Amino acid sequence: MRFPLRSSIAVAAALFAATASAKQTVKVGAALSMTGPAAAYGANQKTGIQAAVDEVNKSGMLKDVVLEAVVEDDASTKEQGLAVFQRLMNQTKVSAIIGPTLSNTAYATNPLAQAAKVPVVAISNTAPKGITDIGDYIWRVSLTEGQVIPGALKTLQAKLGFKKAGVLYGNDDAFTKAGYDVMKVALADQKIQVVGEQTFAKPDRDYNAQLTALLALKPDILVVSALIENASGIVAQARQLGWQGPIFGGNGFNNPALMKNAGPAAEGVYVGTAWNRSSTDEANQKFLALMKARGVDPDQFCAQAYTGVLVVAEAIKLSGGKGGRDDIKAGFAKVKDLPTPLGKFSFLPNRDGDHPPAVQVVKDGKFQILQ
Ligand code: 1QQ
Repeated sequence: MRFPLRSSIAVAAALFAATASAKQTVKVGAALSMTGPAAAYGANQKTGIQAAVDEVNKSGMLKDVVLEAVVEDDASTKEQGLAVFQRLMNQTKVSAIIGPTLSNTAYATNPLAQAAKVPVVAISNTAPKGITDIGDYIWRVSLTEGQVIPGALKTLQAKLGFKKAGVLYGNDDAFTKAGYDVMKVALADQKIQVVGEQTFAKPDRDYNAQLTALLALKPDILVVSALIENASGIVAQARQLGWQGPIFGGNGFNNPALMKNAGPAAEGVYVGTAWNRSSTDEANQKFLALMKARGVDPDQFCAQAYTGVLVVAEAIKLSGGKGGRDDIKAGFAKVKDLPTPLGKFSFLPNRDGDHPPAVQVVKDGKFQILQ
């Protein structure tokens, strides 16, 4: 059957127009702790990811590429993290994976992604070792405890003048243990005497024995490496035991659930942070305005997740608008001084993130940046 010439031309033109404006969807998986002990982080991460995907798509920066986030719950466990990574890589066929929330889970999941050549962007893993060292497909936006804690302790010591620390840490989690290792070295470097050390495990809810033992040794400061649920309980119980001095927490404390769960007991808790919420940088102001419009009060984890998506989008752009797995990996290597809510962002040669950290304190029920 023959088409009249005019309509053939019309069909061809329509086809051409459709191809020229054909949108390519690039799926980005996110393995986040929506349930389990790290759920308080996952909720804020999901908000940040969704907001950034909407923003990138609206901006037109990727021309014909449309980002689609596929969020799955890693349940704060290695087992579920592995199942989610398998599904995202093999069934959903994502171009990259953001997450998982915990370092503890990443130790299990990331070797799988490395073997399958699927790029991963860590947005909250802070254990210094064992994340990006897994291989060249593993990149990280989140500053490690090693990049944050020594400087934060130094700033605080100059301000508060403490000399003796009591240390408490979780010994059943990759992050809490790694955070403790960093704290120990940083305290020694600052010539702060460790008067005592105590441990707990994730399921524990009563820390009175450990705290009583530490307080009897008369420290000037309590230094704690814990995930948020334990952190809130430790802070509340330390205050109940009469401790009025400063408490310095690792990255696990960077969550508003601390104030929600511990209430006024959280006042005077200090944390090193990867996000300076007071930054007047344009990219941070834009992020804050965007979150306000969404009715969200963001935290560090939200800002890091938002940044993770910006970095993926920038990598696609730098790969000439190509969103395949290796295109994104190649693009990461070219990301340089990207304006983000965390500051100007670049990757270090070892694929860890590079941007300025800050220190915050809980004051009047809120995290406030120490000036
Ligand atoms: C890690 C962390 C946690 C506090 C993130 C949610 O830093 O597991 O590495």
